[in-house]
Amino acid sequence: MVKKWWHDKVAYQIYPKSFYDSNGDGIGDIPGIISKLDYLHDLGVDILWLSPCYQSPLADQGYDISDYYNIDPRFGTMADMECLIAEAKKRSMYILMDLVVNHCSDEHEWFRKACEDPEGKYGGFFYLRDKKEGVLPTNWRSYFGGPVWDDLPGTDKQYLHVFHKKQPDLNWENPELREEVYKNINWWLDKGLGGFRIDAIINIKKPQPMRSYPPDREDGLCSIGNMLQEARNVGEFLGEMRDRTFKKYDAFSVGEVFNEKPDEIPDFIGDNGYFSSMFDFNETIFGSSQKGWYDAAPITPDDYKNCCFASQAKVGDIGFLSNIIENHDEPRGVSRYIPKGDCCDESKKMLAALNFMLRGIPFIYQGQELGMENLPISSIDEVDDISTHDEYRVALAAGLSPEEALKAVSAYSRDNARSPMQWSDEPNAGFTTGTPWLKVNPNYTAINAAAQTGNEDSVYSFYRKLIALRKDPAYKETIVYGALEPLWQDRHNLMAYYRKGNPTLLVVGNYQGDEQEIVLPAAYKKVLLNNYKDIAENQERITLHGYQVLILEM
Ligand code: TEU
Ligand code: CA
Repeated sequence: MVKKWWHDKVAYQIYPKSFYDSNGDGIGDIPGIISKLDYLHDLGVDILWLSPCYQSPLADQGYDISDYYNIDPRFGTMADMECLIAEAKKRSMYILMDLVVNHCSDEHEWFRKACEDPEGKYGGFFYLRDKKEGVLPTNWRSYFGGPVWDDLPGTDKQYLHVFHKKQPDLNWENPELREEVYKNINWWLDKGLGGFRIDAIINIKKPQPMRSYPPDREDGLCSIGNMLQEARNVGEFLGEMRDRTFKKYDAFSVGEVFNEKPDEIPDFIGDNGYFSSMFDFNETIFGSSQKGWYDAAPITPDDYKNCCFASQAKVGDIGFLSNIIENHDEPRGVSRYIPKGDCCDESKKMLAALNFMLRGIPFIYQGQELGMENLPISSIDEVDDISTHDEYRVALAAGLSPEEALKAVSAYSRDNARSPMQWSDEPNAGFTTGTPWLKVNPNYTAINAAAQTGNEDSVYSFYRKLIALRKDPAYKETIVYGALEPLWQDRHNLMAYYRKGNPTLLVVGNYQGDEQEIVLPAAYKKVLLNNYKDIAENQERITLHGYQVLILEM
């Protein structure tokens, strides 16, 4: 395996709209990020991924781009972006932007020109079909509900959008479109970006010809998963993109990939893979249902463990996964993966260590380092996220009462992680002096950065220690490259694994509130991290406290 500069890094995702507002308009912005770079540097993270801040109508919070070469004025200016890249560089940090090229915005000039002249150059940038009264070109259901086809304004055609109708899909079969994408990527890399997180990329390949599949809900439509399953050869586009862009710059790229087949892993993330890394979503998709969020099954500690180990086994030493417990599309990891009623500093730290010590590149989502929790949602009117609104409708249509539907979708709402970052116990959690664009979690008086940064025992300090451990020259080689070997995999509510190397480490977490005894295969040499002050018993037989996690040098 070829060593790369990003292997030993720690990444951090910023959701700009909710990170820090520098000018009191209630919207986080790039100057706000710049003013918090020292906070991030102190934490120890190296790579900062920014969710989109390009010009956008924000129909899907920036994942609908109307100009790839400009910053949305709500987030700042191009000069601010250049300043951020330069200030990050001074601190040996790298900036990743979000590459959203499965689709653009319907307010992008390409789309406007396609409406003016569907037979012309820009018509070819999209998937257009002649409109036939009463029949859609295919019966696919978009990710955000409803058919993927809508009328192309002012024409007798329809266009494809696998996400929202304000996110028309770009036609990757068209070489001219691909050239535009590569030009854009290189333009940004020339500005000194470290690379990109690559959005929804698996959707760029559509089966040809496109066809309908058996409907799976009352709406007569079918899951988009059908077309993804049938699509072939996405690798031709991905390989071309790699060669024309990232590879030339030795840039880091992390793909949002959901459905690779086991034998495709080397193609995706092996040496010379399409991407440097891809996210592990095995835990996040666990329990999901074709019917909708309301029907999702909760995940147990044993399921969580098995999902992590399955991903690790699948990838082995072929490449590097990017490990997360949450992101801007998911509920907060501590609210999801810790059994109800048990969410506390100890369990949050346990989850942090178990996830962070997996083989791969750790990604921390803003506020995760503080143990931020799901947003309490008391009415559907408080919700901004388009996906939550759709799933709420789906739940109602399935017969749930409004209360039941709200409860069901609250658990998975994308707003859970999008509420403003909790900086302090000042009004609005110190996020803004104005009115925040989205409700602040009322628990900010207890959970905030100001209260945690100076406290050795806080969740923040625990994350800081985890990051420092990963960088410690004595352990770095093992933590970055050492093989992961599960231990006691069948034991209930216990997650343990070795990271093999010189030295070998053992990570063990008691994933329950009750004590649990373990007998180590051999006496350990040193406790590297412990979320409790003491370590009970002698050095082989250990009684773990509830949610105790240990990182041991063996
Ligand atoms: O998400 C892609 C994705 O696969 C979605 O199914 C996502 O899981 C879903 O929105 C959850 O409700 C990416 C972005 O991360 C997301 O924020 C965007 O909305 C989406 O692409 C479209 O750009
Ligand atoms: Ca602002």
